[in-house]
Amino acid sequence: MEWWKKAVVYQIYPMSFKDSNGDGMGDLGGVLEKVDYLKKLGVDIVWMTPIYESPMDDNGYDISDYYKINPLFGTMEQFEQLLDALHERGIRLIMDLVVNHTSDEHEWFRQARKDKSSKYHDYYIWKDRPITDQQSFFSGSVWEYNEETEEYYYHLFSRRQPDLNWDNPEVRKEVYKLINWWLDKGIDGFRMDVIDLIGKIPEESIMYGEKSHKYLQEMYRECFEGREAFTVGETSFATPVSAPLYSDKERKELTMVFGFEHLGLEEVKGNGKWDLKPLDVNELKQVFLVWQKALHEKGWNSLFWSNHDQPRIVSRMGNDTVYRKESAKMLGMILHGMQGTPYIYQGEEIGMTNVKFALEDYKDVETINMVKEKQEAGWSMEKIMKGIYAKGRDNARTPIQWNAGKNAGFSEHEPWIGINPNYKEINVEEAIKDEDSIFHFYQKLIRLRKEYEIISTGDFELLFEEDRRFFAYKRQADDRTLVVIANFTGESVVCDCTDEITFKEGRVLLSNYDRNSVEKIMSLRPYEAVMYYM
Ligand code: TEU
Repeated sequence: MEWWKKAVVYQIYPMSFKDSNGDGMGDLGGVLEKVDYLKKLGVDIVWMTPIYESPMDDNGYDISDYYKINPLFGTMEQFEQLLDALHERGIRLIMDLVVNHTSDEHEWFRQARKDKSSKYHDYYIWKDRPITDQQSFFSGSVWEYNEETEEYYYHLFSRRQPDLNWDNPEVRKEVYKLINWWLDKGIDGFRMDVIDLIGKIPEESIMYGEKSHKYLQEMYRECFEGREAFTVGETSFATPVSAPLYSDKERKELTMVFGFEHLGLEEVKGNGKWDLKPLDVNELKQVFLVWQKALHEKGWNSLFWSNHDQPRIVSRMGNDTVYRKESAKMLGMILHGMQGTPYIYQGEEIGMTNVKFALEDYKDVETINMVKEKQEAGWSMEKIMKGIYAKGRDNARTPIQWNAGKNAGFSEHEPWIGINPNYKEINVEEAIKDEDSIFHFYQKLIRLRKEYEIISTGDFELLFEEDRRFFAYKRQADDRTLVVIANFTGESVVCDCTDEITFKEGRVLLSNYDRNSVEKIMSLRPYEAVMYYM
């Protein structure tokens, strides 16, 4: 079995992870200070979000030099030190590859926007005038007027993130060159930002699959053939049909992709991420069922609740007050019992929660642009703030809460963004001391994946499919069975398993309460979850 089928990834958003030089911004020195913490948690791979040179319009997802480390994060020497320190602990490092677009301060774009005859002009996408009113992901038109050449350039994200023209072979050559440069430095692979969008047909299709697959296969030939690299594509538009195409090893494209279908279910269809409706747990269960079946023995799933773009899962789908620990553990067990590679986003392992800032304290370009757009659309400030509190990306970007001390132990200096006021109760120091913490529960989940083959190989079948109180499933491999039963509510419930499960002699592998046995009729406490192996 490929090594990554038992691996667990830990995502670090460095600016919010740990500050080592007292400027209020997390940095590489801070990550270096915490490599033993990562080892203790037991993770196998670190995904580092962008640390390249950038004007930070989108916190590093707007790269101005792919070959340099942003001084805000440190130096190339510190990067190399960190890479060695992780490797010495048996932890791999993958970097974030952001090549759907560059920063508008990248040299290529600086040349391109000055002179239509520049060789860099066709590295980007230009039009004399927009044909449609296609909107960017960060509000406003995808077209931005460029005075010097009296034409418009295309940007799917902020106007400071001009899209690269992937149909230009010179662009692809530049990308393959930088990929190989970083692989030759010894990194272990990449998370590829919005990589399905490289197949766009401007103003016609945001993602024309045929092209994305063609370019990814070319990238594999030019960069990854013969290397044991780990690649995960952020494919916001992947479906259970297309995902196997990206991750089918015969096609030589990617190791796996992120599907996002399970994280869009509280959105009013077609109104984007800010117009909210209550989550239907049965819809959630069905999405996981479809993805588990679609990729079983035909590709590989990424399993994640959180990342730097998503709100904190315990606030989103659990209960971040009375039952924070129980519900965070329940959500962890549901995810880590499935087939795929789990991703833990920094702070998830201690149950960090969403935050409520005053409007002026939000930093994220997506949020700032959305406020203007929604005000113009006539939304009340109350509805706008409700959307930001629930779905704003800054929920995931508040500094990691290391202890109950000054600035939560994150920095000696006031941090670049506010700290969640609950840091005195919720922090790493407390979590490590507390045997019953979410941290220790995540440690066990990570260990179970290595100890029980069935988690990586078993098939998947939902239990209590129609019953919204439960998120439960069964994994089968040969004559072994793994059952995960979770009470997805804040009430005690009676779980009548008589028709659903034939319990045999087995053992409780993990429970977020003190349960050590299972019966046909069980009363489950609020957010109680149990993993039973027979
Ligand atoms: O995100 C891509 C993406 O789909 C985002 O628009 C995401 O859906 C949205 O932020 C959810 O609110 C990637 C990176 O993860 C994100 O941080 C970057 O801002 C974006 O690409 C542009 O590089």
